[in-house]
Amino acid sequence: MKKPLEKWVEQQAELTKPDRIHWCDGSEEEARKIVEWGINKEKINGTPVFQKLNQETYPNCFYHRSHPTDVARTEHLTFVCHTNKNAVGPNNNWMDPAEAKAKLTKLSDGCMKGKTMYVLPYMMGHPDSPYSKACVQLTDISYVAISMRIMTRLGKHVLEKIGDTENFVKGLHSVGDFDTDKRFVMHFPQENLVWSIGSGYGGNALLGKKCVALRIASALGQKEGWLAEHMIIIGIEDPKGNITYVAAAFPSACGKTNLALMQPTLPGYKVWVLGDDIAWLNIGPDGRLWAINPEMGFFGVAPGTSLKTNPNMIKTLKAGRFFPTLFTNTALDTDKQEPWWEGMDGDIPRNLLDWQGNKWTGKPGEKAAHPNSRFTVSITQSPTLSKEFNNPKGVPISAIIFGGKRTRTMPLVYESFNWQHGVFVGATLASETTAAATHQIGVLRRDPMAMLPFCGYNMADYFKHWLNMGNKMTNPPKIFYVNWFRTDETGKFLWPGYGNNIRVIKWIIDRAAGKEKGAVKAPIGYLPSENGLDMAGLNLDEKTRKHLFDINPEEWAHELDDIERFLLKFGDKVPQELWNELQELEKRL
Ligand code: GTP
Ligand code: SPV
Ligand code: MN
Repeated sequence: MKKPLEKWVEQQAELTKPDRIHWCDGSEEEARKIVEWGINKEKINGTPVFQKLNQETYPNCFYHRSHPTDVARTEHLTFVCHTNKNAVGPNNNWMDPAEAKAKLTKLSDGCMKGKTMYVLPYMMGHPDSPYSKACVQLTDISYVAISMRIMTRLGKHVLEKIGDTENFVKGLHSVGDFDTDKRFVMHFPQENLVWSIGSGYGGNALLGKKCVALRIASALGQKEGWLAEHMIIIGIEDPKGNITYVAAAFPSACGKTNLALMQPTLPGYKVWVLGDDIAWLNIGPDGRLWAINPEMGFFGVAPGTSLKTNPNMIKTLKAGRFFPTLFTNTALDTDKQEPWWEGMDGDIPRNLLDWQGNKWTGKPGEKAAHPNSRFTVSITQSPTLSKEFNNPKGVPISAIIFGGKRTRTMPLVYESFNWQHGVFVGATLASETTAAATHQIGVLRRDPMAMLPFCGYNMADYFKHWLNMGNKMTNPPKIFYVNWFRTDETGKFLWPGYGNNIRVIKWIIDRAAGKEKGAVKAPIGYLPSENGLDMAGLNLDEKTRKHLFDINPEEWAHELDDIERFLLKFGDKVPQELWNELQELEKRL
């Protein structure tokens, strides 16, 4: 008798018709071989899938250029397919599962002809964790196979775990011919299945990430009583050596990776990283919220990363211990064979190829690196990796932080009054859109809990689930809101950000520990008092300090209108608690 996994792989191979099937064992030797194939055999748009970078300055690093139409997540081509349309909600594109499968079957017929099918058995979460999930992805490109090896715990140990059960999340992926008219990322939460065709990029193609660990997992979490979130996990060590764990959700390209790897500017503080993108949150036997990071690597935004802004990430990228590290759609310095991007330290190299491989002329407004160019690197190379990273139980969370890109309206930081108010703060989060997905950039949109593109079911039910989680905890985390991105009249950021964000984090962990001093009650929540935030040595003038915390009545009136409009989209499914919170806020303002 064939095992369910073998049978499934065989059926997918019958449909996609690869020349050969390679079952990945996850070894380094195998990774070297697959990178070699990517250099010598596989091509995208005429360019080899991988190019070797300067192995002295960038040990074990390789360069990748994606198809030029395939540079970000495509939310308009992403679907959740469920027999009940209402279960999916207005936050997702919906298709009937039978119709979706008919469409995908047609597109997938023979799509791997002439290619290798890589079978990738991987765990999301530590294999010994009660919270982890076994998964298998099939793909037809070395870039995705290698990326999944960096981003997840991939290897033959997962096959033993699955054994002859059907207990694994399935992912079928093919780059097809990169035709945007034939590109779909489809989710079938009723079958724990993801089916993606036509894209090789990030969240569209590395299925463990947004498709499984958020969309499929969030739907599982609703059923099983836990949360899958777009959150970092960090441990903040104070000068006495106490460590407080917090989770923070910001929308795509709004500062998670930078906060996760932060080099604090306040003496005596250290920030330890456990995750930079995804957290799975479970209620522990002690009634607290416990977090694990299901991933193993960073798929981080390259532009803006430098020794000044994020020295720990630069060290991570150059550590060269784990094989390999990838750079995707950055520019390429052809004199040094090094990646380059806007915001990097030092002078602009003289001979640069832009992210499409053309000679870069430096015309004003033209970027050499794609704004959503990224690196893929193992978290194990981070100099600030938490010693709890592999703890199967995870870490207990004392504070949850929401935030986004708001050039106006929102203050640097505030604290919610209680769990229900905090859920309202998260549910009404808004942010200016970024290059992480293909859409107009810089438009304000509501992005509840930074999960709008990733919640695999009706978001109104998701709000209810958040409220229920609070009722089940005896000791829930406190909920905060931060905004590093407020600007002055000239468009300059008011707050220095990056390593100085520790000043805000310090206030947050002090408040989470029950410190009463340093906060004042305001209509929107608790704000830091006059000297509540440590601003020593920042030289911010009085006007800037005021502006950072200004609650402008006109802007807030507009905010309330916008929140109401947004919630109305979910009809009568919206929990009454959120309407009550909106009403109370209106009264207080
Ligand atoms: P995803 O990987 O897409 O989920 O994004 P992310 O939230 O991890 O975003 P990331 O940390 O990579 O930040 C994206 C952009 O925000 C980069 O261009 C950063 O330079 C910028 N950024 C991060 N932190 C700060 C900050 O404190 N202040 C300012 N002004 N910019 C910041
Ligand atoms: C995001 O867009 O939030 C990312 C990158 O973290 S991707 O993996 O492409 O989703
Ligand atoms: Mn993300």
